[in-house]
Amino acid sequence: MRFLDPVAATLAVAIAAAAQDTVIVPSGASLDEIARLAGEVRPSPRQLQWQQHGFVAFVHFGMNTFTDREWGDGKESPSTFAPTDFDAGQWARAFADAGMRGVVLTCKHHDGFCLWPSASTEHDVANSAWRNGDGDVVAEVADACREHGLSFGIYLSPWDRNTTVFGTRAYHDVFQQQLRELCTSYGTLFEVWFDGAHCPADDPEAFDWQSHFRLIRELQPTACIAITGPDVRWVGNEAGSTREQEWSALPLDAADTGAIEENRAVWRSLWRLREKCQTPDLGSRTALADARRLVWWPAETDVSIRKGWFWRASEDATVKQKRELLDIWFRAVGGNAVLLLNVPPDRRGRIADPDVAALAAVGAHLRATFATDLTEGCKRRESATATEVWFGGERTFDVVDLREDVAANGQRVESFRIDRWDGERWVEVATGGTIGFRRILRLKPSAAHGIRCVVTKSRGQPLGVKLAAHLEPSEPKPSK
Ligand code: FUL
Repeated sequence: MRFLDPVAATLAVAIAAAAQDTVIVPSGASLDEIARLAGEVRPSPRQLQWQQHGFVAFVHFGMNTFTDREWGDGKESPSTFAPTDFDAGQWARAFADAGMRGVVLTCKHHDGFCLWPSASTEHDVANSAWRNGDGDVVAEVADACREHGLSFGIYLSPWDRNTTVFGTRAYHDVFQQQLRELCTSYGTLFEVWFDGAHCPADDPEAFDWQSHFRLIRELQPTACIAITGPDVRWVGNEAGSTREQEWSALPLDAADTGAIEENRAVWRSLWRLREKCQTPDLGSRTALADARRLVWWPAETDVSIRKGWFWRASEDATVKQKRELLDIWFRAVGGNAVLLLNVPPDRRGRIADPDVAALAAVGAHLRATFATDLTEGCKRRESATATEVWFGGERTFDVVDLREDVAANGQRVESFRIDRWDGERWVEVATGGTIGFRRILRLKPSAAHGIRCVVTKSRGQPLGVKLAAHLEPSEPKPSK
């Protein structure tokens, strides 16, 4: 298992024995009781490890890069795939520079073209002229990630427009073979991403999702299975946005026991919840009312740095700039989600200059903001419902970074208030709802002698909120 740092490793090992990523609701439980139980649900070690990545690169690269299309029809010739100056190390440097901690690569998009030499199909890099047919994009990206301290994950489209067997049982076997190849040849994967577009229906006779999950558990036990899978949910939009209240403990409508990859009734009930991923309220008390079982199913939000998911020269001017990217970052990473920011390489097989510049600007701003925690070394008073920090003088902050210890206690806070001590009294500066793994507030700069977070409503006993405060560097110059 590859962890980001020793603290993360210790934490994950410590909770491995105690993980409680699901709770059955006793029949007749009151709404208060259900809410309290929801506050007991905690991430599995693999979910916690995934969540700690925070900011991750999504990379759409493949046949569409060379055809100016978003969805290829699978009829393209493999020889169309022809990067002229492929350099995965350049991608990894740009991503690390932005502060990203992992990469999810479209190893196969909907057109079915495989970026690795696959025994399952002729529609792959081995039949292109790139590197004389000896190339393997997946291997080069996985290696570059390792070299630059990034975790590596895969996107494998369940929809395949190239193969003639899509929609039959034979496709199940093709897909499983592709999965097996990806899960055995490229080292540890931290995430396996199953896109929802035109994905095969849940039908064990035709396409047995659960057997794919079991294969991943067997070959990559620490990988999170995302979107169409048990570990990570799609937030419900492709704008990098999060709900104002983003809950990670969510209700299933069946009380069956057992693992999602083993028990079909449980998987069916997660599938039904998946179909509701775009509804505005997934986890409030109202949403919990009919819960029969509660599961930890945290949000991931995806967005492209450009207009499309794939690179096009004509879309260079659409590259999102620092200010917009920072807004997205704060809302997503600071909204109890993992942010997947898509950065598509160009026809050379490199990240284009405008994207590199925007990423560098974001990374520099985040480093400058978070390098100094204004609360470090300050006097603190912590109770279950309030965390107070005394600066010992006046300090100016405009970012408040809050965390619940979800690994130990689950997500409990339903609302909170931030106050500053103005020298004479506490003055409210902000209020908010859920916190979870991480909630970051961006505020107007305020000078204070102290700051506190008061939990005003929670699911059961709140167990202390970690609080840090920062000051963003003064207004960034526009990055080009
Ligand atoms: C969608 C796909 O259809 C797009 O092409 C892209 O891969 C996006 C991330 O997910 O469902």
